[in-house]
Amino acid sequence: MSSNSLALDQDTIAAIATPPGRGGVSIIRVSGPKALPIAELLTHKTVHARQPLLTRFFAEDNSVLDTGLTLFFQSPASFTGEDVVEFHCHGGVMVTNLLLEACLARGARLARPGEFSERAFLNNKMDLTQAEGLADLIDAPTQQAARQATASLQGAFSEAVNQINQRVIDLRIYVEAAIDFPEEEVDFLNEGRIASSLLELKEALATLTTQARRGALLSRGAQIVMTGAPNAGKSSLMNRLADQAVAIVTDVPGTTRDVIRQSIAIEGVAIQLCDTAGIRAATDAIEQKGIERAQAALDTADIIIEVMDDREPKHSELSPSDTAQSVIRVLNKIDLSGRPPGVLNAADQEDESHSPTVAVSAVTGAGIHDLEQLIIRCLGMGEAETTSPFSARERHVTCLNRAEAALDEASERFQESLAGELLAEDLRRVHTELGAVTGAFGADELLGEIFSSFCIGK
Ligand SMILES: Nc1nc2c(ncn2[C@@H]2O[C@H](COP(=O)(O)OP(=O)(O)OP(=O)(O)O)[C@@H](O)[C@H]2O)c(=O)[nH]1
Ligand SMILES: [Mg+2]
Repeated sequence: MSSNSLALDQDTIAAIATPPGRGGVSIIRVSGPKALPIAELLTHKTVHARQPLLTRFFAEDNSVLDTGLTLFFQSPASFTGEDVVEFHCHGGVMVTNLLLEACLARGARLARPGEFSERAFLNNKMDLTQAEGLADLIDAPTQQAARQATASLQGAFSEAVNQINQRVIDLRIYVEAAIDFPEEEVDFLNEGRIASSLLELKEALATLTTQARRGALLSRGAQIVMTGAPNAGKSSLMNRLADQAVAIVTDVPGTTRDVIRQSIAIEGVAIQLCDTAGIRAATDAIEQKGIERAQAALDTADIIIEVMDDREPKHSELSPSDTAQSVIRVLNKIDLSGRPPGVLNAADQEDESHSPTVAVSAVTGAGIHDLEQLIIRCLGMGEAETTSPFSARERHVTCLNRAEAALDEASERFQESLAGELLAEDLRRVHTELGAVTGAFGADELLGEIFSSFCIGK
């Protein structure tokens, strides 16, 4: 993959690779052509590749800064593909900074966030989905998200993309061959083979997109927003799902005004719960502000939970624009209404919205487990076979959607025209869109944006 267009600079970069603060050990990482000379200047010793060296570290004035380990990874067998040196010193804030300064004084410059990973990418040590998997592993909100990020880091996602890409290439070769032998072209192209290959490709791409969408949801976490009439029990439900008293609950209608957020996990899926004031006409200025904030939260929600008091259930108050997201109707306070807990059958629903409906009591906890299961199902995370085998990002979903659109266009145009040249050109576009997922083709700005969101020292 020599098409990566970001230029590699020749600077030697250095950064503290461990988190800031006190600890047993801190690690400073140096990468670039001056890494080895810096190591030898700092240790006053000859440093050999892959041989841990217990040594003193010296400042420029030859005073001793600390004692620790020096590790040298010779290019290309290193994380970045360049010469890399790690200094393991004692984990104090000051001593670590002194050591970093000593590296900078000997010719390294401070690394930008993500610059080590960026160099690894530019030196073809990993592709873009692997680099992103690495960043997602570091930020993983749950164990399940961490496992899937590891799978991406190890190349599971790239492999799935590359497999599809190989099929696109095979088809392109077949079509190009047909174009090169014009007398046989018609036969070539009329054959059902191309149509069926296009169909298979479409299915494979659709599966991959679904997996990527779920992988992305798992990496970033889902947002669930509560809405419903005053006193319906939104805050009580939030507290019950969060298993702690996050929001204030009173019998005064209009208790909640601000949006209250709490991170929870249901079956390994990270979820941000948002309790709101709900949406209604308000005269009071503070309440109005609260309702504006509730609306903003609703706009970005993956799932909206509409809470109703089961003794006075209302028709859905959600406007049609909200319904692109999943809506779950919760009939609350069944300890007072006497309704049995759990998900209602479609036939029992009085509401014509067809949103799945579950009966619960936020006070006794009845039906809460059913609600949690319903949430997981609405997120598409229900059965093991539908969960994603790897982590992904919204960026990947966008690229895959574009590839799907290009493929659709390719099939349509081909059906109409049976023109090999057009199909070859359209398939080239599919190939390019898929390449953007792994970074085989990527614009500088995009790469810059991706890596700058990484942490320093990574
Ligand atoms: N018996 C019973 N009472 C409940 C239940 N859920 C909530 N309540 C009561 O209903 C009242 C309102 O509950 P909240 O959770 O504050 O309702 P809310 O929807 O957040 O209300 P606002 O923030 O004012 O919009 C409180 O007195 C709760 O104790 C329930 O399942 N059963
Ligand atoms: Mg409330």
